[in-house]
Amino acid sequence: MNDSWENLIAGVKNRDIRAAARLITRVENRAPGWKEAMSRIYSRTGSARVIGITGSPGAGKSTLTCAMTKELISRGLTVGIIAIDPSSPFSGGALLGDRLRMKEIFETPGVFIRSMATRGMLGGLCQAARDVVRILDLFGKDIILVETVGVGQDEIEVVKTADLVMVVCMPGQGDGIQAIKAGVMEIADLYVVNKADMPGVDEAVADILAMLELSTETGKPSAPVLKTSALKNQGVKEVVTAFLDHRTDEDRRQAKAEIRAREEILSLLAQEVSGYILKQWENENRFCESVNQVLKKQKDPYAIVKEMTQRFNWS
Ligand SMILES: Nc1nc2c(ncn2[C@@H]2O[C@H](COP(=O)(O)OP(=O)(O)OP(=O)(O)O)[C@@H](O)[C@H]2O)c(=O)[nH]1
Ligand SMILES: [Mg+2]
Repeated sequence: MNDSWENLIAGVKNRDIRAAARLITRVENRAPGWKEAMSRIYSRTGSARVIGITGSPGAGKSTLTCAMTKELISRGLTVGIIAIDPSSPFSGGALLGDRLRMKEIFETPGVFIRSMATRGMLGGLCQAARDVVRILDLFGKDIILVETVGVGQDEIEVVKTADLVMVVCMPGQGDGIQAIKAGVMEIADLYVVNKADMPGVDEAVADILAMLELSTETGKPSAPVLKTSALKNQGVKEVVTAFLDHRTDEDRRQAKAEIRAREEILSLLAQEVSGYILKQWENENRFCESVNQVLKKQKDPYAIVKEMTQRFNWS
């Protein structure tokens, strides 16, 4: 197969899994030409529904993702899964566990799974996640599930790029629910208390409802709270129905779309500008030197950046 960008894109449109995997890898690695390739793809994307799945570690996000995938497939929909792993894809038990759990799903026709490492992602995880979503969208996936591990800042940024955000909690987690509050509350469209087969599920639902009661902005519809046991496949149908039926009101949708477009332009611009300047400095071998100067306290980072940008008359 000729691996030109053009052929890979044509392959993805023809639902060739190998072409999709290769295109994703190339774009993730920021191979020369990636921006032009994404630019060509862009106008053909936007039809997939993207669901961000976040929540406390171990709450059952991956198990639920698998259960929801089966349900979606049974409804005749095709599914792409992007698992955002916080560490290297080759280490860490979490992903290994997920892999085993997802093995069954891996082998289901109509499902495409991709994991992405957060560490060392060239040019930012958020942008890379947006790009992978678009490639799966071009591939013709109806639903794209993006699972993040934990609720760190990076993960929140990633799920914010989704059309709908699901927050997964579990019983017996009073403090965990507190921790979720901070960044996630304002982006959650749907709460799921998983492990409903364990004690304390109603208390957890009540905790979330109380928290929502306190913080719901006037005018914003309150997010529904559902119960599941992903392990026993209970309540999963209801969750799938809830997110398929979910309609964001037009004002909120518009506002969200505007924020997303703004953020994407700014992030691409920031990468472009810093990449350009950095490249020049590296060509002149000055970047290592600058780092050393900071380490030796000969210069400070503010002064270095000033030097780096002064040829552009910015400061
Ligand atoms: N009892 C019970 N256990 C569950 C349920 N769903 C998941 N688990 C178990 O909880 C553990 C964690 O499940 P995962 O699906 O890996 O959770 P996760 O949220 O994806 O975990 P991280 O990605 O590591 O944050 C596993 O041992 C699952 O078998 C459930 O509905 N009930
Ligand atoms: Mg997981």
